[in-house]
Amino acid sequence: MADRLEDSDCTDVSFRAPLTLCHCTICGLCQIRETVEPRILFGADYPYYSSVSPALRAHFHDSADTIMARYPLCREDRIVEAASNDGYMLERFSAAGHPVLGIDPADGPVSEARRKGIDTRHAFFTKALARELSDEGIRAKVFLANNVMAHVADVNDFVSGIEAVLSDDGIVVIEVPYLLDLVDGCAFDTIYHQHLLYFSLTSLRPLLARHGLCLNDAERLRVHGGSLRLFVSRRSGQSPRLVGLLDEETRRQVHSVAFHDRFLAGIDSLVQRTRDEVMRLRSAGKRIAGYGAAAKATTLLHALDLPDGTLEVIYDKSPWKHGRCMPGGGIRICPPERLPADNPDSVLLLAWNLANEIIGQNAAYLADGGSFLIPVPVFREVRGP
Ligand code: JHZ
Repeated sequence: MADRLEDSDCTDVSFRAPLTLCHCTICGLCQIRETVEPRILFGADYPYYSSVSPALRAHFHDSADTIMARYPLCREDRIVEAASNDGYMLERFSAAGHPVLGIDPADGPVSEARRKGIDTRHAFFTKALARELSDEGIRAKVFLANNVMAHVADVNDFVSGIEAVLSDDGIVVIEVPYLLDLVDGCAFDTIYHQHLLYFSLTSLRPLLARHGLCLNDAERLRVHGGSLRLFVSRRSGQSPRLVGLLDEETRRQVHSVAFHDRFLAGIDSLVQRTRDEVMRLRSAGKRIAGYGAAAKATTLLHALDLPDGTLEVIYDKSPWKHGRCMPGGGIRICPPERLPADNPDSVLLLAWNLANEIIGQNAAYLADGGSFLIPVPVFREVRGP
């Protein structure tokens, strides 16, 4: 049973909540014990705009193209997306002439989606909402749920809502971070309060089946440190690729305690090594900044427990984060345009999943003698040529 944390005054950086990962030895599902009130995490102040990363936007546009190529869709087939954010994916289907409907609880991203002309309901996706849509005659030929299923406290209500709004021959395409990649890549910082659940295929299949949906196929993706793209429908049948992935999970014993032991040891050594490297540089009088005020940076910074002032600032491209502070430590977030003038000796890359993109944008900084410290999956320092 999860603990529900509510605090209407917790919009300031000092709000703290415990973070405990639990693991079910029967089905292999991992989840955190604490549930922070969703409107605190995803409401008025939600600062995550999916379109900020051109690489992520390209990833989801490719995904839309793959879906349109794989399934024989008619122009009038409706695409519905839960957690549609700023319309980063529906815009692709809309451009192809499909009617689209986004559903998202976050004020800023919803305004941005509507500005782009993407019809969006400002709400959490629930079974009650799915029934309302269905009563209005809205049925999804394609239902999308990217990086949202792990965020939902009542995941059974969510999946049952998908079933309620899905047309009889509809398909569901879901992306979730993959537990196997989380463990293998030591991406422990992706464990934070927005992510309540950590899925394997072994735990997903019965969840979907409970609501009349069948997991037909799954694809491994590199995005967000390692994710799964699931293809789901009412029709039974498993692709050979899915059978292979399920077999691998059985071989790796994802439901066992032993599977997580190595993960715990890996976290300790990663945190220790990163902390040692940062403190060694600081002792040598070097100036260090952070890059990427990602949600996961909260977990990483908390685990590193660096003395105040160790990181001068955190650069982030998202204008919605500028002038704000990181939760907990209160480190200020600034535009990356400041980096050349600040010229810190090293930059700790907190958004390590976007390393190629971010390092590519900062070649001049590296050429001038700067370095990027990349903590995950294994600490490494990147210097210029
Ligand atoms: P990024 C988010 O997690 C939130 P986060 C959420 N909980 C979720 O599930 C996952 O995504 C999937 C910045 N940036 O994408 C933008 C640059 O500064 O790793 C972001 O603030 N320069 C819903 O927050 C941050 O980095 C750049 O060039 O951990 C990246 O955050 C680029 C490309 C990004 O996700």
